[in-house]
Amino acid sequence: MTKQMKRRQFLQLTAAALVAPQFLVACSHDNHDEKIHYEIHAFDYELNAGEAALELLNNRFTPGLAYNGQFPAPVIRAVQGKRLRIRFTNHLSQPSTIHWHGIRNDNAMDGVPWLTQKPVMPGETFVYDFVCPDAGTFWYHPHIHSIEQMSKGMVGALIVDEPEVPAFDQELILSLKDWRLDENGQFLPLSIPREAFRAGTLGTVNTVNGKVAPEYTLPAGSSVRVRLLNLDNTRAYNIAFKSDRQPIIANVIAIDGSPVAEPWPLDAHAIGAGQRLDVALLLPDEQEVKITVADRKGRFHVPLCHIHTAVADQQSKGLMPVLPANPVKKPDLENAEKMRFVFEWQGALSPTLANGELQHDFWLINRRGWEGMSEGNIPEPLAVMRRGKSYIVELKNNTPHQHPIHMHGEIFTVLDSDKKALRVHQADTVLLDKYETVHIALVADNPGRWMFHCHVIEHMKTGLMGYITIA
Ligand SMILES: [Cu+2]
Repeated sequence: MTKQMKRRQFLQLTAAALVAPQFLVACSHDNHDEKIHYEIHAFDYELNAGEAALELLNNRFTPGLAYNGQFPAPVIRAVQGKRLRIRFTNHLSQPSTIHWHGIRNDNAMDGVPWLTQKPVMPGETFVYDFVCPDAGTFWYHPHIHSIEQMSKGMVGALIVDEPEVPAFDQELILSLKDWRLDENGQFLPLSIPREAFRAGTLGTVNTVNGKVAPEYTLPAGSSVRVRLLNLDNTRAYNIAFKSDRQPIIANVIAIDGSPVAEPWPLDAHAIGAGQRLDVALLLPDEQEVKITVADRKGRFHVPLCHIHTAVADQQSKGLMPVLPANPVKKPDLENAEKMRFVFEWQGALSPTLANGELQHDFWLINRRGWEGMSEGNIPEPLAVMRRGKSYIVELKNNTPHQHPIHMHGEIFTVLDSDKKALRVHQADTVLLDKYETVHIALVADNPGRWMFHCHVIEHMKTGLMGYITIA
């Protein structure tokens, strides 16, 4: 393809994206009169899904799918305990929905086609309207045609602020996502069956906030709340921070949005697809220190991005505040009911159908592969939990691959592992290592039908999915 053609294609795509009304409507959370607020600002945000030319590689335009024509997608900010309204319009040529990952949502607002709402068809609008009960780092993405829509750019950060925002000097949102691109920025096949059958198909271009190895400059001596989001379909990152001079102070303060009980120094922390990690970073007083945010693989630190210290800022106080806990009920471990899910691999199956499409049953949960859903055809739940009751759930990975297992609608406590020492913490996704068994616990207090699946999107699409009914 010549440069000229690429440019023309870019202009066409840009023009198409501009047809849609877009960009954010002013967001006002400080108006205490809810009624007036509603009349003045009918929607806190508008999100329009559509085709968009994204410049992920220099001077190469990728025919992406995006929210409001941009990547990174708009960062949605909400306030804990307050309503958030988003008017979503689908300008794609295929159905879509939005799932608000990690939000203990009203079931009707969870964004799962057929299970919680009808798919939003091309040209249609759907208003998501809900309260965010927990503060933290969350995200949003479609829950239909997920391989294509998410791979091509429809993933974004949802930050729920505490009513009193902890007094860090700076905030840095780092959205991690890989793209499967050739050298001209065109998409390679998004899913390769023999990879889907194993760890999942990895991207070829690694980005942070849509850029390859970006550089950030922040005032020396300032404290930074770094919010890392794994928005990739497949990859797990082993997050580590490394300074080119003296050791730095970097503490794990939240996992999947949930503050940890006692922060600990970050050595390396793995986040599977869909997971988040908040790190409190205290920048040294010295200028021109380079800190590498890396994916640590054994002895090697593969850089994701760099943070440089600049001239100190008079405003910076260097405080490292403690995050308040979210109002998640503590499970009663003594009287909890036990439940068990075994994740397995159908190793003997031929991975592709004759037409090259993915088969639906590479993977099994309790000997069952996800059958798919359609109008009037919802499969049976994997399990039913009684509302208000505590559960201890065993998650057993009987496969030689990692699986980040995500439950919608609830935040659970990760208790223990048979493979490694882990710190008890709350999460909405737990990364199971190969052949690992983990116990989680929760109070099933949010009624509805909640998806329960692997967040390696190809695994989910080929069997590792189901739902749990809480009633
Ligand atoms: Cu998986």
